[in-house]
Amino acid sequence: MEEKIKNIEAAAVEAVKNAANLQALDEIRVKYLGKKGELTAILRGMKDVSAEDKPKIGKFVNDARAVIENEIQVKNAALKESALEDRLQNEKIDITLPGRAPKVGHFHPITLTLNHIKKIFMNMGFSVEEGPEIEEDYFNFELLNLPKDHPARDMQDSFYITDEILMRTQTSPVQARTMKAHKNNEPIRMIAPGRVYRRDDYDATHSPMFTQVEGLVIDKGITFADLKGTLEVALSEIFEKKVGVRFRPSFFPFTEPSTEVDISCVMCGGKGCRVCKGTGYLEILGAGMVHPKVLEMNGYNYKKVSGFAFGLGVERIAMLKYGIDDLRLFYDNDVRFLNAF
Ligand code: 2NL
Repeated sequence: MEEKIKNIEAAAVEAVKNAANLQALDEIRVKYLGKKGELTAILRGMKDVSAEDKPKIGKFVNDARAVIENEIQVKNAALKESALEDRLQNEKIDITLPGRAPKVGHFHPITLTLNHIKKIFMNMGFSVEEGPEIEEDYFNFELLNLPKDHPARDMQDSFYITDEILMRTQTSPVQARTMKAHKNNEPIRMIAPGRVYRRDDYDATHSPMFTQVEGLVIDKGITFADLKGTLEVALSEIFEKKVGVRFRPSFFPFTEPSTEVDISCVMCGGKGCRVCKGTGYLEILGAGMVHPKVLEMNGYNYKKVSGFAFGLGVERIAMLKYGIDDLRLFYDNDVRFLNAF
């Protein structure tokens, strides 16, 4: 009997030694120590052992059990250790590799320029108003003193959707809507930025869609001097240098008098260069004193208040600011161009 127990113990110890992994080790534990295991079978057979031998055999079995349990525990720790070691080896990452930088987007140059212009006017107390790009003929033309037979209302010049609805050709309808929303000659100081649409060729200097900022100031006693002072300050901030301004007589149906505003050339400072075609000046925007008829049609009493208005093209300003000579670059979405900003 003792011989048999010793053999079981030796076989178990040998098997534990050779166990390749934790699963195999557990199978060995079940085989030798489990309920149906070999040592348990011997304890079960004790009823056939003489009373005198019982304690001796029992001790033998328990000693063997303790030896095997200890071996299993030691092996278990060793296997766990080497399993961890394997994982550490296999899952090793090379932290010296350069990281993969996420691709970070950025604003389009027109958006950058527009945001800059908005901020300048907001700092001067202007509100920023928006309105629909698909507009009624009434707001786009009628309220701005463009009569039914005006050439701008021709199908050749505008994108009509129905006889009465078109893509706005300017952001002035936003100003008209804002004026109509005010009562009692309430003062207004606003800009209306946004896209406008005109039937036009698509070449280096023309596009059927462009971005406009119009401005409108209405209050008691507003004069041409307010127009001049406001634009002189705003344009100097837009180009981030002191610019001279020059006013030339012009015509717009919605302003009287009307003017083209030139600034001293931002490239040569007025000496004359390729950009200003030797004139020393750059044509930059159109402006004027709000026509009395426009004030009246939009609910303002031109005998009590007056106003000035202006309109500028954002693309033109961005081209001058960044030295871009082809308008189409803004719309082509070539990332080589866009990444330059
Ligand atoms: C240009 C010229 C201009 C206006 C826009 C305006 C709006 C109202 C009343 C009077 Cl509600 N005027 N806007 C005035 C003068 C010129 O735009 O060349 N834009 C690109």
